[in-house]
Amino acid sequence: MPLRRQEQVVATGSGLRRRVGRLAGLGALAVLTTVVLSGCSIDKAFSFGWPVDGITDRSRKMYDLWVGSVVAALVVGVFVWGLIFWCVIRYRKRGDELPPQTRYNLPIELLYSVVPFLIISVLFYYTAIVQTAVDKQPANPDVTVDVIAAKWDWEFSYRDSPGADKKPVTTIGTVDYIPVLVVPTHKTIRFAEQSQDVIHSFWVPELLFKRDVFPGNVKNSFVVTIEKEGAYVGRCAELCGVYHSQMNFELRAVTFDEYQRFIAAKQKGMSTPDALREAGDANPYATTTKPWNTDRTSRTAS
Ligand SMILES: [Cu+2]
Repeated sequence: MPLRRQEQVVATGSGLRRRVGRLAGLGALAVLTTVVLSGCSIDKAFSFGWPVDGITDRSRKMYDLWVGSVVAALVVGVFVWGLIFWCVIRYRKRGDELPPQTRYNLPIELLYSVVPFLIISVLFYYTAIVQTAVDKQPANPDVTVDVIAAKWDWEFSYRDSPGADKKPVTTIGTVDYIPVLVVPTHKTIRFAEQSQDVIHSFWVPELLFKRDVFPGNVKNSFVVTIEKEGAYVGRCAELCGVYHSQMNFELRAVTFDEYQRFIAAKQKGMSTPDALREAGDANPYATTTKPWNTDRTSRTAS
């Protein structure tokens, strides 16, 4: 039996509602899936792209600045998008009559000139605070390591730990040996940089920090306290020549006890792998990267 007109309208209306409901459900599911699957954990999903695996006392400060800035940008964004959509709907074209034209609205012009400056000032204020904290160097750090860069390897010299020859003990990389830079956790470490040729850049991704290594009189340095033991790859982050991409090292963060045993072994004249073994480390060689293949007769990658 055919439906009457009123019944047809009701039937079409509920069908439309169901379809809109289903679409809204799918939309919400898509947003949720994107948020949850874009990171491997909830922690990562809400870090807005910032690496959450920083290992120093300064990582958390930088993370907070990033998340705070993104949230502030989102609040401004949602407000502006709201205004745009409101204008589009509220003032949509209703006929051919020209709407009233408004010019020279001084209060509004002042508002949209002053508010961005306020936003920039707040961002600048927090950025300056975090930058100062990240750059802060105590007068007497617990350990000072001289980082000497040269095409295309690294040398690490423990300034306060003289060996038998009264010179600081060192670890130096070679073509077939990745230098392992051993440092203690929970101690302030100062890296004093110096280059023997061109500009390099000392970079351990997990420090969330890199600083250029200059030749000549510019002696850059920075201080960190590493809070997590482990082996972390280190790289040169400034294009310095043909084998720049092979200029790697390994940062090995160990307990202070192990660090002391390592330094004592080095002071006895041992090589870095032997000293690491003596200190009780099962992996005396780099585990995060490997020496580069110097064989130029083969085209296959090592
Ligand atoms: Cu370099």
